Amino acid sequence: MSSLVPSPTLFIDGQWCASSDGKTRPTINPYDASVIMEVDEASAEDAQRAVAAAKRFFQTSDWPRCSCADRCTHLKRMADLLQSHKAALAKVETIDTGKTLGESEIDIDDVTNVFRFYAEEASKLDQEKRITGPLVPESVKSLIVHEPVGVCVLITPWNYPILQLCWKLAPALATGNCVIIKPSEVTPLSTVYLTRLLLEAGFPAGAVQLLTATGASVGPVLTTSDDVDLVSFTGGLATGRNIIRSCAETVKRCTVELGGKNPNVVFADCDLEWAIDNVVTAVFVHSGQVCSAGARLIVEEPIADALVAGVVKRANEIVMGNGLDPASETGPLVSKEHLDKVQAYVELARQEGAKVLCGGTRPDPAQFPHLAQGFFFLPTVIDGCDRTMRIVQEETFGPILTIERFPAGDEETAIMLANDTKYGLAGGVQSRDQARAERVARRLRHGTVWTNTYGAYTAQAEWGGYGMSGNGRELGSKGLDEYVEVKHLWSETKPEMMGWFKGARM
Ligand code: TXE
Repeated sequence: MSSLVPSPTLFIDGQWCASSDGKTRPTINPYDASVIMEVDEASAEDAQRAVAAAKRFFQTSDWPRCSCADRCTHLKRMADLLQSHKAALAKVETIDTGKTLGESEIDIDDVTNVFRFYAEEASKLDQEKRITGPLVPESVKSLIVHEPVGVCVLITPWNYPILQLCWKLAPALATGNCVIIKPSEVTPLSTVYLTRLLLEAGFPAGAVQLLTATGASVGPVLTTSDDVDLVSFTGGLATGRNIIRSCAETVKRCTVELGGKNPNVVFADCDLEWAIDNVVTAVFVHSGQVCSAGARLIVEEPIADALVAGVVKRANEIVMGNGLDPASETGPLVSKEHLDKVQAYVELARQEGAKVLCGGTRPDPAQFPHLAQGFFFLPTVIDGCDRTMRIVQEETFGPILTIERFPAGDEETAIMLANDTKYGLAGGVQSRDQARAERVARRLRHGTVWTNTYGAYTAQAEWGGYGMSGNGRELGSKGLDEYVEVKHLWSETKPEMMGWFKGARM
């Protein structure tokens, strides 16, 4: 791994360096629990140094003032580099997260598009908008101009390290901000690799700082410093709340994406085989470690038994294994800690009176010896659920599908159930009646709703949640707005005495 991700892994003030106190942390391969490598763990002092360096560069360099078009040449170069490094970067991502190589490659293709999209989208900001019309005197030049926000801290989770980082990086750098990158301590390796690519793509060293660290060691500095202007966070609800509180102290901009418990509503008119495939894909990709996973099946009674039986059969057939093995359809959970959390949720479901139809445990080591060391958890289907249960309301972030049924023809109950969540990130509506599918989709209080498919996204469309799934949006043109200050320049071209005060002249 050292040839792909060399040490040291901190990048501060234009230098690769170890942490000030020499601390390191092992990063673990979730496939077999082996140590991949030791990663430098930044201290609070390192975080202070990174903030100071980012601030200094923001204040003294041309970077914030050059045109978006100039900066966007680096974004295009980054997109090309992502493609030429795809094989190696995907391998790093797979070894560190456990996801399959195919998934890692899809992530890299997706973020290549994100860099290309923002290269075009940000260039539009160079065109200053002149306000004219009856409310602006003719002698006035009234201009709306765009400026970077300043020093932006980008905090990312372990499930999609490359993807989540690039959703933030591309718009932040396109608009002239300086970024401090803080990947998850659980899966830092692809971020270290990506930071090297950023420098190769021509982004100035001063505009990029990288802190591999725990949230506990650097989070307080990054989220409370007067010299940080924005925090963009993707992660869990509890951490998100803490970050919002910390940012409130200095009234920083703060965008958070905090996951979801996403309904997938299936009407009885669906083709059965198609619906089985839809439901299985929506929930079990990446072992359910997806913020938009369709973890909550809400199914119309007439099709329910057959659909559930089909989903159980398909869940039992999913091939788990090493993400590097092309035969693997899904990998392990990311860590022992997360495995324990998912297991505990199954026990909780049993205590709540639900019935585990399949999975609910680690694979049997006698039957699957090659999975015995890793953090694997079998695809799990839980029936007999109702909306009051914690297993239905809380994000397990594992391969767990809960089943709720609604009476035939009762569209309103389906909508009520799908909206009965504190979250609101994503959902699905499946019906051969396209008009009904779209009608129901419009009633769901979720940031993205798919009809007759599940899980697709595009760089061109906004992504984000209602309710406790977060605030702000990533991707699309609003994803750019998060990183931009809007300034109004009001220039009087024929100055006159303002004449407000009539007092004697001194
Ligand atoms: O995430 P955390 P965890 C959900 C999922 C999961 C749960 C907890 O349900 O089981 O969150 O996961 C950094 N200041 N999601 O504990 O803690 C941390 O180092 C600053 C949903 O692993 O939220 C990491 O970089 N930063 C999700 C990042 O926050 C801090 C994806 C996320 O870690 C910090 C992942 C602090 N005080 C988990 N404490 C999604 N929305 O997709 C931690 N961090």
